[in-house]
Amino acid sequence: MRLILAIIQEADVKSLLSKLIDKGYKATKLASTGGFLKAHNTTLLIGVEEEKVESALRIIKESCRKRTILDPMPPYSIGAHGEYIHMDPVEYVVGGATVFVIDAVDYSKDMEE
Ligand code: 2BA
Repeated sequence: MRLILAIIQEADVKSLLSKLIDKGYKATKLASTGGFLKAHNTTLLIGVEEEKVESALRIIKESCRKRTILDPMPPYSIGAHGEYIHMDPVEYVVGGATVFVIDAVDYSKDMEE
């Protein structure tokens, strides 16, 4: 069993989730925030059998687009004494998806005896 952890943009969530569910995958959606831009994103937890990992990764790749995001408040725009230092907005290319595939040592759907 593998756990796919996919950090994706909110704009891609609806389409990706419905494709995954249509294909029989199970997924959990968590609200998350990127450490760098501090923008909302979404983390999907997808528990899959090893032989279905490649197909899940393909669906993620097809569904998640790269986008250019303009950061209007670059991270270093506040000076050492709290003063505002003018910096031009910075563009970042975000996505398609940041994906980790982790070995799930154990998977129990029901912990009752
Ligand atoms: P953020 O950390 O908010 O990063 C958003 C985008 O900012 C990144 O897009 C990248 O283009 C840029 N960026 C991030 N850190 C940077 C840095 N130190 N210097 C310059 N530019 C930087 P993505 O790479 O597509 O990442 C999208 C989101 O995926 C990230 O949001 C974060 O939430 C997650 N992520 C990416 N790599 C990760 C990792 N190694 N571990 C955990 N989460 C990760």
